[in-house]
Amino acid sequence: MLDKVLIANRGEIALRILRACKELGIKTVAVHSQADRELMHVRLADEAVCIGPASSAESYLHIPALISAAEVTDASAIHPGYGFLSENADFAEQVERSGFRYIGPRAETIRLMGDKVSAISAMKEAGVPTVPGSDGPLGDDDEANLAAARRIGYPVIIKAASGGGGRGMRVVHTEGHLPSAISITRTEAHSAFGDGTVYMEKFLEKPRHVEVQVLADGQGNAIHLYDRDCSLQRRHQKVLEEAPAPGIDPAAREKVLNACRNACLDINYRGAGTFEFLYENGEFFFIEMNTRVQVEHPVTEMVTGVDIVKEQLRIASGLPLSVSQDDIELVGHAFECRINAEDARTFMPSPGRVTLFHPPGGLGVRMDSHMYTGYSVPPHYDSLIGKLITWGEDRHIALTRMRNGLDELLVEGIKTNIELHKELVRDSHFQQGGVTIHYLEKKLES
Ligand code: MV4
Repeated sequence: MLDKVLIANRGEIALRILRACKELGIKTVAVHSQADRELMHVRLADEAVCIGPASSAESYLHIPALISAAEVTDASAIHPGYGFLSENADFAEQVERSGFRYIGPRAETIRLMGDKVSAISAMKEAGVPTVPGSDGPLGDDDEANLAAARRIGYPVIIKAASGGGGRGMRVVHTEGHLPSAISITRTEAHSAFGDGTVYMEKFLEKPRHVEVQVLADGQGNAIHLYDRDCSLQRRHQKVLEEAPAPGIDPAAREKVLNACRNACLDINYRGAGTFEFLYENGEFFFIEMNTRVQVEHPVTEMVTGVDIVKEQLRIASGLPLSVSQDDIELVGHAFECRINAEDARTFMPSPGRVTLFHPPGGLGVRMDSHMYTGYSVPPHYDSLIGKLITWGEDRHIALTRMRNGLDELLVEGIKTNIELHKELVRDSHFQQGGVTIHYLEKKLES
């Protein structure tokens, strides 16, 4: 097993990683910015290193500072968490070149998936169902692009190969708008990502966002941990997730889960990963793969009993997966509400001192948060301050526990989105299950 892990992140996920390390008897190094001395995991870690000023660029994104911290503390591996450097292939490469284990896929896999064009073609090759599209980058020949769009059928969407998570996309409804949309998306992609590569897909108008969690040890073992529904989102920020995705066609689901597992074996994937799909009219369409642990991983843990972060640590240690596919049984249902420090109306971040924090409790209730009474939420980072996760024998019980948990949860001194969650868990369409990616934004408009 790894001897000492440096946690290259902050907030709730840093604490989550620290807990997994402690369970496995792995020593921990917390790294933090000058604004983050008071983080909960910094107190709990065996060692702590200040890596720079508050600005992320000079701390959590500063590769030399992180590698130096690993060197001075003699860490054996680095866990990137999510966000920050978690999908940066150059970081993974530099970590390993400096003699540390990177807790995640090989750099070449991160690079493959970071380029959406190569990710889609690799997954299509491996038998994962993809969106009808250009099957490769678009060239500069207008006639060829118009022919591709005609074959696919309007509306189409032009996406940046280096984009993802909703950045660098443009929907085109008619032929007349295609050439300009391609050139504008290309120009924007070039300035935003330094890569003007774009591709085309059929635009799905009312899909759900359903994703599949996988784990692979890079030694010939790969498993899927079923699916999650992350359709409730605003401006590409997920708000409330659940596992499993409700009301999915059983045959389509069985097929896509096996395809994801086989694809992991096909590309010799290592680590935790997520296949993102759009689900519409009973069909799955792959759009992207995430090569990191995700914010919403706890809902999968609750319905499978598999500790995803512990598996990541085992895999990085060179151990095989602790469970096989046959061991995995999906039991019950889970929800996660992302608790953000933000204004209820404007959704602007709302940092400040938490004068009271009281987490809910009870059977099937889990609160992943670094919060405590007296903690000051710094203004420099993401506004996620915690995740309330509930499990129940069925969807109804899990949702009832979420309603009760939200009522018990007290966060005073700062603005939060708790009231929004209280409304959502009482929304009749959400209660029914299976709303599309547009549902929340439409609801907020009215
Ligand atoms: C799409 C799509 C419809 N059709 N692709 C947005 C984020 C990025 N991961 C992909 N996205 C989309 N791709 C096709 N072919 C609609 C979206 C989309 C979306 C996807 C998932 C979750 C929320 C979304 C919100 C708006 C648009």
